[in-house]
Amino acid sequence: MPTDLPDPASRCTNELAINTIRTLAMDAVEKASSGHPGTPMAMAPLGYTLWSRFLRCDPDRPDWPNRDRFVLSDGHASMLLYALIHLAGISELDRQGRPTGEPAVSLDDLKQFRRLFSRTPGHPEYGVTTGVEVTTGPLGQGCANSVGMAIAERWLAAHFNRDGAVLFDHDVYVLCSDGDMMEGVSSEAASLAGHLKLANLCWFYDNNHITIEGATALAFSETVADRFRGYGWNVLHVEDANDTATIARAIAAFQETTDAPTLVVVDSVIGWGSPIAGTAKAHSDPMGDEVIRATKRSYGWPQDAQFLVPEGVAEHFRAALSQRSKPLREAWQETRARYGSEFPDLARELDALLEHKLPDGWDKDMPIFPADPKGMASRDAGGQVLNAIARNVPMLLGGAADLAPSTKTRLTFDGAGAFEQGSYAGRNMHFGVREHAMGAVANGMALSGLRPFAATFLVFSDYMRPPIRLAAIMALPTIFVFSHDSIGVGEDGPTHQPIEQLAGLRAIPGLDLIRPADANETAEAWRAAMAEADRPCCIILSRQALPTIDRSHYAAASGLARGAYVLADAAEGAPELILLATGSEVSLALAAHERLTQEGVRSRVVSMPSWSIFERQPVGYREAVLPPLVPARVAVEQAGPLGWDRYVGPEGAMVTMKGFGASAPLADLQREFGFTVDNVVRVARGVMEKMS
Ligand SMILES: Cc1ncc(C[n+]2csc(CCOP(=O)(O)OP(=O)(O)O)c2C)c(N)n1
Ligand SMILES: [Mg+2]
Repeated sequence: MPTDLPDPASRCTNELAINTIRTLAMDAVEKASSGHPGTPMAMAPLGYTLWSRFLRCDPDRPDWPNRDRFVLSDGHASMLLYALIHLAGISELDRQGRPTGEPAVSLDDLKQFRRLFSRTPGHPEYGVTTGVEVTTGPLGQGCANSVGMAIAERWLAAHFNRDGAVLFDHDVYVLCSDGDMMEGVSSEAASLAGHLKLANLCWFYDNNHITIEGATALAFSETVADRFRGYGWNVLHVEDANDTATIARAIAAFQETTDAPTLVVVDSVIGWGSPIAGTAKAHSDPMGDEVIRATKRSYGWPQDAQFLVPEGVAEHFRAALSQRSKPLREAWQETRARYGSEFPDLARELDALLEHKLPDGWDKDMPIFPADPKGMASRDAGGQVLNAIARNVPMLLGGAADLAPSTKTRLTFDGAGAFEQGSYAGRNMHFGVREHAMGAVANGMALSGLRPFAATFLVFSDYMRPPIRLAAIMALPTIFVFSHDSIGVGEDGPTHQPIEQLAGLRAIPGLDLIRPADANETAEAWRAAMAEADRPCCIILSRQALPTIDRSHYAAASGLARGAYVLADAAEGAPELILLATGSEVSLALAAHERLTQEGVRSRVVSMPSWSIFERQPVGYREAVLPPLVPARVAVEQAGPLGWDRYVGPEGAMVTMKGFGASAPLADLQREFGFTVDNVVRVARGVMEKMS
C-alpha cells in the first residue's frame, strides 16, 4: 500500500461530502431536540476518509463475512454513523440476512432520529440498523468489543485460510473518545490487544480535550499515547482532524503494520466550524437555530437548507465504497465456492458458522453421569461437558480471567491449543485478570460468528455486568460460565461468596441463567445454552461436590429444558407442600422431601435451574409444576431471597441468605445459615402449620 495515496475525488467533492455529514448531524439532532452534534461535526473528515477510501464493505452486501468492521465506541456520536450509512447507500437486511429492498438508513430515517422504533435510535443498536456492527453507548465497551472482533478475525484466518484460499483478512476500525479512554475496560482490552499483537486493529482516538463537565484537564492528565506505547501499540498522531491527507497516511501506515495494533490520536475541535466550537456545549445540546445558521454559513452551506444532500454526494460516496469493495467481495465468493470443493469439511464448518448453526453431531459425545451419592462438583461436570461439546464444535472457544483451573473451563483435547500472539488457531483464550474486558471481548467474538465462553467466579460477574447486559440487548449467544456459586466456597469468606448476583443476573431481560443441580443437569444446561443462537446464557456452577441424583428414582435431567420440573413427587394424590430449589440446594430439598414423606407429608420437589426458561413455558405447564392450589411452598437457595417471593407466594417461606456469608468450613456455614435437612423440614412444617 503506497503511503501517499492519491485522492480519488476532487477536493470540492470531499468538502461537500464532509459538510453534508456535518449538517445532517446538526439537523437531525435539532429536529429530535436531543443528541450530540459536535462530535459528528468534528469527526466527519475522518469518517468520510475511512469509509470512502479504505473501508472494505460492499453496500449491497453489508453482511459479507470478510468486510472490515467499523465500531463507533463513542455511541453518543451516532449521527456520524447514521450519516455514513446513509451516504454509503448501505442496503437493509432483515434479521435473517435477507435484503428488504430498502436502504439501511434513508433520509426520512435521519429525520426520525431518536423516535420510537426508528432505524436511527439515540445510540447505535445492533440488529436495529443494518451497518451498525455493535450496540454502543456505554463508553469503553465498543473499544473492548473491537478487540474481540479482531481476535475473531485472527482465529478465523488461522482456522480457515489455506494457501491460495484466503477467506479472512479484514480489519477492525474504531472511533473512540476521551470517555472511552478514561474507562477501565478499554485499558484492559488495549492491554490484551497489545499483548496479542492484533495488527488488524486500529483505534482512532478523538482527542478533543472535552467531556460533559468541561475540559478533560478536570480529571484526566495522562499521556494516552505513552500509555498505549506501553501496551505495545503502534501510536500515530494526526494534529488536525480536518487534514484528510494525513488521516489517509495514518490509515495506510496502520495497514502496513504487521506486529501491533494501531492507535491514531486525532486532535480535534468539537463542533468544528460553529460558534460554540471547542466548548462542552457542543457536546450535548441541540445547537439552536441561530448557531446552526451561523455554522452552515461558515461551511458555505445554504443557511436555511435542512437535511440537504447535494446532488452527487451520495452517489460519489457510494461509488467509492462500492468500486473498491464489490470486486473484493465477488472474488471472496469465488474463493469460497472453490474452497467448497477443495476443503469440503472446512467448508461445511464455515457454512454452519455463517448460518449460526451447530455442526451435525455437536452433542454426540455428551457424557451421562451415573448416580453417585458422593457425586462431583458441577464445575467438574461442566468441564467434562464443555470439552465433549467443544471437540465437535470448532467455533466454540473461550477461556477464563485467570481462573481456568478453578472454573474447569480449559479445553484439554488434542489440538485445542492456546490462542496466543502469533499463534491464533488455538481455542483456549487467556484473558488475564480482566473480567470486564473478557465479557466485552467475548461479545465481540460472538458478533463475528464465533460461540465464545467466558469464565470466572460468580462473585466477579459484578465486574462484567455491563457486557452481560449488552449481550442480552444485542441477543448474542455469549456463554458466561460462573463457578464458586454460593457460600459453598467456604473458607474464602464474604468477599468470595456471591449473595445478590443470582438475583441481579435474573433481573436482566433476555438473559438465561441456569444453575444446575448435579452433573446431569449440568450437561443439560450446556445443551440448552448451545441451542440458543440469539440469547446469552450464564451457567452457574458449584465449587463443592454435589450428589449425582439417581434418575431411575427421580425425574430425568432433561426436564431442565423447561426451566423447572417436578423432580420428586408425592406418591399418591396432589402435593400439600412444594420445595423449590436450584443448584446445590436441590439435593438438600430432596433429603428434606424424603424425611417429610416418611413422616406422611405429601411433598413435591421442584428443581428450578432457570427461572427465565420456566417463564417461557405455556401457563399449563407452569401450573402443572407449581399448582396454584398448593400455597405451602418453601424455596431453598444459598443466595439472597430477592425474587423468590414470586414463586413461594404470600404463604410460603424461604431458606436463603440474609447477609454476606462468612469465612468458615462449608459444613459450619450450612449449619449457621440454616441449610440443613433439619432446618428445611422445620421451615416446611411451619408453613404447613400456619395454613392448617
Ligand atoms: C459508561 C458511561 N458513562 C457515562 C456515560 C455518559 N456520557 C455520554 S458521553 C460522555 C462523555 C463525553 O465526552 P467524550 O467521551 O470525550 O466524548 P465527546 O463529547 O468528546 O464526543 C459521558 C460521560 C456513558 N455514555 N457511558
Ligand atoms: Mg471528548
